Amino acid sequence: MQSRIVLLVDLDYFFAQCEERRNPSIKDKPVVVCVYSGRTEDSGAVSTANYVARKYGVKSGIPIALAKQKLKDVDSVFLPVDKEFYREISDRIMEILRSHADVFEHVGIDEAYLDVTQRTKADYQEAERLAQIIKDDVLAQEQLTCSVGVGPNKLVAKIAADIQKPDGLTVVRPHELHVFLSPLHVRRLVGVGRKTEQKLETLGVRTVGQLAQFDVQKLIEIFGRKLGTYFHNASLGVDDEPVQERGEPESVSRISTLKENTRDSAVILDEAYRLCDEVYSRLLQLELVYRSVSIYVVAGDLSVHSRSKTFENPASDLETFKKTVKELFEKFHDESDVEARRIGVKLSSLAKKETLQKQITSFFGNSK
Ligand code: DCP
Ligand code: CA
Ligand code: CA
Repeated sequence: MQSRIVLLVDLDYFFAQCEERRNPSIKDKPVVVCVYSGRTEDSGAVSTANYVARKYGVKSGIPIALAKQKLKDVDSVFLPVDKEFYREISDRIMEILRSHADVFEHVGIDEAYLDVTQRTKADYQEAERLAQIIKDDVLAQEQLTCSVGVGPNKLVAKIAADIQKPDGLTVVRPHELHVFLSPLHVRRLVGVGRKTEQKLETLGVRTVGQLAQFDVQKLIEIFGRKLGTYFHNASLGVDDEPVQERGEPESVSRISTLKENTRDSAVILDEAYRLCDEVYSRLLQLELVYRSVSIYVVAGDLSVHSRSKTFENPASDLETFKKTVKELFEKFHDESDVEARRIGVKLSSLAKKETLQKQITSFFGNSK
């Protein structure tokens, strides 16, 4: 395979960083974002925590009660997850990242792979510069830090991004692969879980370097051909998986901050229509149709309000979108007396355009 350059961008302590952005006064305290199960006050698990909280041993997955215990003498902030809010920030950041990629692969709410081979002419210095531009863009536009790994493939880019966090930028050039990978623990390799780690441990393999030295035939005997070969290749930093665009997103949205807090419908609608144009152009690029329209209002006191409407049949035009947005804002205006600080619009229940055509064709019968 021709030499490639792949970036992995992962947002730092994502949910907690979104909360810090919403309320900067909590930044220096431990911030713990929780999924409350609702049984008792503290039952549930930690979704994530900022790096201040991590110093006290608080991390994703531990019980909330345990996190409270670890932070019992510290002035700290516990908050419930607000996925909708994080999703909107994520959507906008993904658009920034997409604009810097030849091929873009969205892997999760806070990370994506970017193949940048063409635009950097496969030059690592160019790629490092681009990675810094991406970090600067995300920070300037969305006030969030991320960590970026740059390498010859997805496997290496991912490990590189993980190794230096938060706000990291790690470049691994092909000739540095061996030096970079050898000392790492095998757990750093995607696909090596606790069980595999234990198995490898009994074989005397703890580091990626030791795994690279281990006889590949023996690995195949122990783990089967597919996994054995994968572990061997991974230990050498070899990975041919292409960066690939994933299926359609669940929603397309835009949100923006108004110049000043207002209840003026004309001002709000003017900005809302501008957001509609942006969302709609993205919808066209994706060749999708929509069935739901939502609006968001973040009030002066930062409370979040939304209204939505779902149609029975998918729509694909801008007029319906704008008309519905207008209706929803008018409805909100009548029902609530808050001043808007930020507003947003969203299209969801998305489907491929062909689906709509196919449905119509099958409904009316194929006239051929
Ligand atoms: N998440 C979760 N439960 C987990 C792991 C993650 O709810 N067990 C959520 C919260 C995270 C988000 O997914 O903010 C992204 O997960 P990451 O693994 O990337 O972790 P963070 O972004 O929180 O931290 P890091 O700075 O280590 O990337
Ligand atoms: Ca992350
Ligand atoms: Ca992640």
